Amino acid sequence: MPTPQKYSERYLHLGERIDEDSHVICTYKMKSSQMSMKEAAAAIATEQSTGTWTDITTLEEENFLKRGGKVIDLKDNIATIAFPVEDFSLDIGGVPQILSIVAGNLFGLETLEGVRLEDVRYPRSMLKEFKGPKFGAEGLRSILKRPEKPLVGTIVKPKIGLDPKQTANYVYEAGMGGLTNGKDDETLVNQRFCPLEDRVVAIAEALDRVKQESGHIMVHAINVSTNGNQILEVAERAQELGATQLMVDVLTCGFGAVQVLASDPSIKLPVHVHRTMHGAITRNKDHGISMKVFADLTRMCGGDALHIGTFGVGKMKGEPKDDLLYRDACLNRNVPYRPMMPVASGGLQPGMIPKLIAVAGRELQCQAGGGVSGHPRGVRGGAKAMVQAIDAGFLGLTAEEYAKDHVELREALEKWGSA
Ligand code: RUB
Repeated sequence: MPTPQKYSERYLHLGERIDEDSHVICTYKMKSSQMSMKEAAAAIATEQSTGTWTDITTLEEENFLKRGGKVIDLKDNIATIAFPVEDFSLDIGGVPQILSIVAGNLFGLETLEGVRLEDVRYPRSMLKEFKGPKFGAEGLRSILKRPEKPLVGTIVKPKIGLDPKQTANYVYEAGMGGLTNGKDDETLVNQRFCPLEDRVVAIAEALDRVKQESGHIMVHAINVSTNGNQILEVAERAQELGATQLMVDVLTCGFGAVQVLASDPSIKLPVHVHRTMHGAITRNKDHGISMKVFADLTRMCGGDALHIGTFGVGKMKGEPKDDLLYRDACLNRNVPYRPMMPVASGGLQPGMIPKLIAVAGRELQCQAGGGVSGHPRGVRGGAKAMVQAIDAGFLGLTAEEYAKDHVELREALEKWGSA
């Protein structure tokens, strides 16, 4: 009987050309002191397709040949593994089943001390099974009548504790200050102090008032993150009461939550996708899953905007080169979907924005919570400072240059400095 290692070696097809139209191709970074990299790659291909830890009497040659994963490339500790498209079950299964193959048991293998799924490429036939964003970046721009400049938003702060009236007042002030986007924070849904229905109604009135008084259009994403059996009903109710955008936490709710909101015909609102909890999975460079993989799946499932990081400024961990990769996953034209708006959010303040735009480009939504409501003049002043900072970045000016004749930006710089 072959040893388990020898058995797995059957899954090595190094240098072999495979048909890209009939395979899902994954890139893994591996770390093991107990196995060679070849053995490690073979173990992943085995575990995630037709094999297990030993050879088995029930695996017929035909099944192995048709459905076995193939290690097609290995450079140092980076393995490329192709899984036959036939292994996937999209009609019933969908993204949960895709993840159970490309990102499943492999993370728990005892002999693999670290493994990170860096990228997944899907064949056209599979991409076509997903609809992508209903609105996307262009749709959001069209709703907001803002064709070129980056979108500029806020997260209502404090995260929790404001009642519907206070929340709506925050949104009104932000809108009067010129922000295009507002959103609930990820921890706010339907707490007693701020019931979702009352909040939706109050915010809808505030946004109407902004429009009537200033002509300015703003949308606000209502957080409908909840259990799978409720989310559509909650979203429909929010829409009925006047919500202008929905928000969902993709990793805590699951990709199906984004997909149902984006594809159910009853929902006619753009979906803002937050990624709370992603750091537990994406942050370790030796183990976990790259945000690139989540960005691709979110776009496939129909997210219209996705948090991707702040390109090296702000409060959350992230590097510009990685965030650029995630931005490209949102915007690239190589997939049959509308581009999804990349969202930079997390510890941003006006002084950081021009540099952020210089690195990330103009197809971007910049958001600040504390960086708006922490402004010495309050929310309206903070909103104005953010808008001015966006204008500076759009014109290719530094925050300091633009602050010379823009008082709110100047005061923001006095409080927080620039990046
Ligand atoms: C931002 C905030 C968001 C983060 C999440 O508030 O709390 O939830 O953007 O991080 P503030 P990420 O502007 O006050 O820091 O966007 O990286 O997922």
